[in-house]
Amino acid sequence: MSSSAHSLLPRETPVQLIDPTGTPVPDSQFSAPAGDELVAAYGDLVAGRRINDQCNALVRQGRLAVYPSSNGQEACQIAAARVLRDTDWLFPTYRDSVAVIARGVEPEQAMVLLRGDWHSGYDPNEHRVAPQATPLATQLLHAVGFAHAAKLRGEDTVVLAMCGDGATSEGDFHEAMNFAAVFGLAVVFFVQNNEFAISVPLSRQTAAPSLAHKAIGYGMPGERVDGNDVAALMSVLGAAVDRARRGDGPSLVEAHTYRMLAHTNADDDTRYREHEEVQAWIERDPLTRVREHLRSSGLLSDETEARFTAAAEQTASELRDAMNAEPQVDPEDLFTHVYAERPATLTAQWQLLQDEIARTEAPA
Ligand SMILES: Cc1ncc(C[n+]2csc(CCOP(=O)(O)OP(=O)(O)O)c2C)c(N)n1
Ligand SMILES: [Mg+2]
Repeated sequence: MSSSAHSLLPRETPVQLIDPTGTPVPDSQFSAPAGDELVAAYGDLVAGRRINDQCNALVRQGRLAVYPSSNGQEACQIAAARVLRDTDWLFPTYRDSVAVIARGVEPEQAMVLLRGDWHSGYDPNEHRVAPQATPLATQLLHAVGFAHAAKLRGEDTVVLAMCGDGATSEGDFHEAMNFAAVFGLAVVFFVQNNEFAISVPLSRQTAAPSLAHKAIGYGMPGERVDGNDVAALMSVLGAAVDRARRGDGPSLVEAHTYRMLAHTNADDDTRYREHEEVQAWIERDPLTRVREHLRSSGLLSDETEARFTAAAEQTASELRDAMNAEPQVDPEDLFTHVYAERPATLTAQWQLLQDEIARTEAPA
């Protein structure tokens, strides 16, 4: 293999800058972010975990229809948001609410989709965050098209597109990767490999040595990173973003992580994975290791920790209040924006729904 082909290959072991006990790991290529940046990232992690926990509770209280949580994947979520400039764009999935919120979207706006009220609760242009995609891998094509347009306009916008391990088996993943590489677009494909696509394990998803190895087939570099190490994630993703901004094209970053909870509230994960496996990953919690590191190096004081916890509680409390208010939804919205001119079949359905509503609301 030529040396340039070698340079596209990921490492044998994922990049790690802080080990699970909080000890720094020296690396010849990547260096950890500065202390104050890492402290700020830890603050975001605390907020992200609190939002996850709150949303899981809101599902059980019937206030959210569904919440695909990122418990255990918060380091990926926070790093994805932090490596981008304000003018860059994020293309997230249903599981990436914490990244969306870390980018500046109000938590209650991010929950509109998951409450089932509307397709998206925020204006994508305001924070440069695309709507969260539920159909797997479709957002990768949108991201690539967006980056193509930015390049044609001569902008230096970088697009970070997120997906899961399961989504890498979709045709859309292949098309997006190939188009981005051929046209040299400023896209970072960020795969959160959490070992499962609902109940389907990674071993059923690919026979490749890693998902990052897929990159070389398209002619772009792939890298593997410890997905529970926020320092390594910020460094590796940051380098991929810099590369894209320089005009050197797309790359693929695979984060090795794990979802600590079931796929959603509609899934029973005890049917396809062992308690011991889950427990082993819980011990590799992304919050614990960076906290240990910051505490032992004297960078994180009791006061700062207390401030982070209080801010996270405040966010959770505001989200609870917003979700406990009854949403104002118009049932006719179901039929709006489907066709420019409403066809007779939809008019008949709307009539049916109106009759049903009248019956339900009629006094007994
Ligand atoms: C095109 C498409 N096919 C199937 C589904 C149903 N589905 C929703 S989530 C999911 C698993 C996705 O796994 P992965 O990409 O690893 O993401 P994760 O949920 O683990 O974050 C599937 C199959 C879907 N949403 N879209
Ligand atoms: Mg997955």
